[in-house]
Amino acid sequence: MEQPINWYPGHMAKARRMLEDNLRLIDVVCELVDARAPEASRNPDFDALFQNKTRVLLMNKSDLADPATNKRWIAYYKQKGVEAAEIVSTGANARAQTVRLIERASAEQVKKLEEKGVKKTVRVLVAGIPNVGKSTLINRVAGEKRAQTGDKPGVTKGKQWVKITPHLELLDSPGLLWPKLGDDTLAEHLAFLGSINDEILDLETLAGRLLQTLRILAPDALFARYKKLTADTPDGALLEAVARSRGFIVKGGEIDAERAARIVLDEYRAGKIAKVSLEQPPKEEDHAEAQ
Ligand SMILES: Nc1nc2c(ncn2[C@@H]2O[C@H](COP(=O)(O)OP(=O)(O)O)[C@@H](O)[C@H]2O)c(=O)[nH]1
Ligand SMILES: [Mg+2]
Repeated sequence: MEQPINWYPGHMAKARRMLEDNLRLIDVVCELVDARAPEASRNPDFDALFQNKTRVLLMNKSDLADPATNKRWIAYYKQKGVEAAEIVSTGANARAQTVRLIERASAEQVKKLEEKGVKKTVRVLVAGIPNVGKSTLINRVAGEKRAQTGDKPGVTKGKQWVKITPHLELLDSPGLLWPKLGDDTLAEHLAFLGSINDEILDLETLAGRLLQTLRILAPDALFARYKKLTADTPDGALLEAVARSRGFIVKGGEIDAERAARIVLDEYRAGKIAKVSLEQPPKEEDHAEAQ
């Protein structure tokens, strides 16, 4: 896939500075990744940036990924010493589950201070690349309390701590990081997920590549969704098959490839084609089962 050259937006640099400025105030970092592509959506700077923080890796949008693959990823991360869990930010349990994970992750830290007579307030940052569900999760966890807390000194102007429990506070703005674009396959996964702006990539090429990928990963679901697309459709004619399946034909009998491309990307991103995980944990770790 051709690499977008200058997509990196200025607000990312600003967000990065915000993050570095506030870092010393933060005890726990909730790293959000997209469960369908946890590696591509994991920022390479996390490890260095958050090396002294308690971290929880939240595999969000797990409702759109393959459930068995989610479990294998969690087992894989556990083996590497990373506390990971699958969540659904848009779901009913998001708040309770996230609070439980944070409390568990910070329990030791809190206990140590308690022994010294200090009642620790744990401060939490939700961080991740664009589109992984940070704002959705913050809104769920902070709820209606968001608007009620005031600014506190030492925090970048406009940023607020929201009290979640008596001893848990959440920063109401996400730590925004840019994705890693060094590897073509990972960059393509991010483009499939919509984390890289569509305008900077050729939509029809992207949708064609997604169809090729889905035909390998979830052929039956793909054929069921787009009836004129089959195992025999040449790679170069996949988008056309989608257009014909949906009757996207314009004047003169030409197919509307752009409309077909948008439909494919929209439907995949919304989980309407299948629960497809684009990435699998490395094979060596396969024997480890999630508990
Ligand atoms: N299906 C599903 N959609 C989600 C989930 N979390 C977020 N979304 C959707 O993903 C899109 C991006 O979410 P947003 O919170 O704006 O991402 P942010 O850029 O990281 O702040 C929105 O349309 C959300 O509704 C989830 O767990 N499952
Ligand atoms: Mg957001």
